[in-house]
Amino acid sequence: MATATDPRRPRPLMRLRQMAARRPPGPRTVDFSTRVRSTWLTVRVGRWLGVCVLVAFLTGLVSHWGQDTDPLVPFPTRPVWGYRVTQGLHYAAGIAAVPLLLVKLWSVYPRLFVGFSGHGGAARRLLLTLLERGSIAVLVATSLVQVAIGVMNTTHWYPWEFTFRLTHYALAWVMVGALVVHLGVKLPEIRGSWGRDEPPPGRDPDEPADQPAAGVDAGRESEQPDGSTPHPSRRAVVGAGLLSSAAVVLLTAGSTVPALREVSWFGVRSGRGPQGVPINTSAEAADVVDAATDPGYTLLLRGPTGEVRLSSDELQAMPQHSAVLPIACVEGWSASGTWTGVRVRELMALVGGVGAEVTVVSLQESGPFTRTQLPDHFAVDPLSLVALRLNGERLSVDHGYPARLIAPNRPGVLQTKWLARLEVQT
Ligand SMILES: Nc1nc2c(c(=O)[nH]1)N[C@H]1C(S)=C(S)[C@@H](COP(=O)(O)O)O[C@H]1N2
Ligand SMILES: [Mo]
Repeated sequence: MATATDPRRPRPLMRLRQMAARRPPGPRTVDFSTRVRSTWLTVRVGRWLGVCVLVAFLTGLVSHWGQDTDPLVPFPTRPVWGYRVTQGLHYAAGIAAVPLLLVKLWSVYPRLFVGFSGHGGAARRLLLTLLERGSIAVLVATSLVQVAIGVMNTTHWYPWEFTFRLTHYALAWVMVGALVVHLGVKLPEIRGSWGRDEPPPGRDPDEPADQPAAGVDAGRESEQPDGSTPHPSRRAVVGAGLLSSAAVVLLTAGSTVPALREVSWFGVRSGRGPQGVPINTSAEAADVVDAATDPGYTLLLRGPTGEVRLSSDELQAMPQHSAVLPIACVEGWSASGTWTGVRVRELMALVGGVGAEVTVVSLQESGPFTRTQLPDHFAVDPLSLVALRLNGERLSVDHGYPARLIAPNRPGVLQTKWLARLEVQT
């Protein structure tokens, strides 16, 4: 089927075959002429890759929504594990995309050296060429950068100057825009091979008529006693790609799925840490050990009716509530714990601050997470706690001793440790 976007035309392919024929005989000669590469393979792998990109994109939007300080629609407080699940999916989808992206790039890269054909006048062909090649260039570049900086972010490796979150967010839109253009340009080919079974070798209607007849391929084929081609089947290549994706997900997802911890050798967090919960930033790294362990510590509450200071003992003397809530980090790890402490709502009631947004300030003096906003509907939630205990023990200093914030369905970065004060802006 010849379509407006059919990039296969006889002349450049003949050039490729001549190139292949000039190489010495041996397995390498099949590189550019292999019939494993085909629209069928590219569409199959592309479909799975598309699923990964869509999941990563949508869950990424959720994450930005959760971290937006002034969203159009308030971020929900339920389900309490919502952010944990969407971030886990985001991380798994991004990791799963890596092998699929490589297989897909492998399946199409010879086409980059093939001229572009199409129907219509020169201007139309030029426009289609620019759209096709341009969207692919942007899509490939953004996908590689997104996956690379995403993985680097999970390992706390930031060899760059830009803000990770905003860059990752902006590139996601560029990537999805390029994907939409790419799908639009490729629609005829995608439609042509969407639901089809793998075509038998040599009988793929997508294959150019001149390809299988003679030359290197035909010569190699005749060497096979059963007449089959010496390369793996396309189905096997798709299968290998999917298997690799599954493998890399299993090797890393234990950071967020406890059942996989033993097999996730490359997970960024083992799930172990003081009191059964991993640590991102230790008290020492945050330079708060002295302030956090000062016996004269008090938590300052500030609201419309004034200020109140509560010592550790006074906080522990107030009604204590427990909640099982996860810490779900944007870096792809999460862990659940039983947190015990005082409700934010009951604390803010002491200063007339119930029903308002609360600013949460850490004893930590510098760093990106030293001050966060707790929206009004989170601040009144009975599960939003100033936690004093984790899994039955007094918080360890690395978990935010003497007091930390823990709220339901809240991104980990906003679960502020080593609380200095809670205040309502008046
Ligand atoms: N003051 C302060 N609070 C903080 C952080 C921090 O660096 N400083 N890190 C945040 C991040 S990124 C996460 S995921 C959670 C959980 O980190 P932890 O496991 O190190 O406690 O704490 C959050 N609270
Ligand atoms: Mo985090």
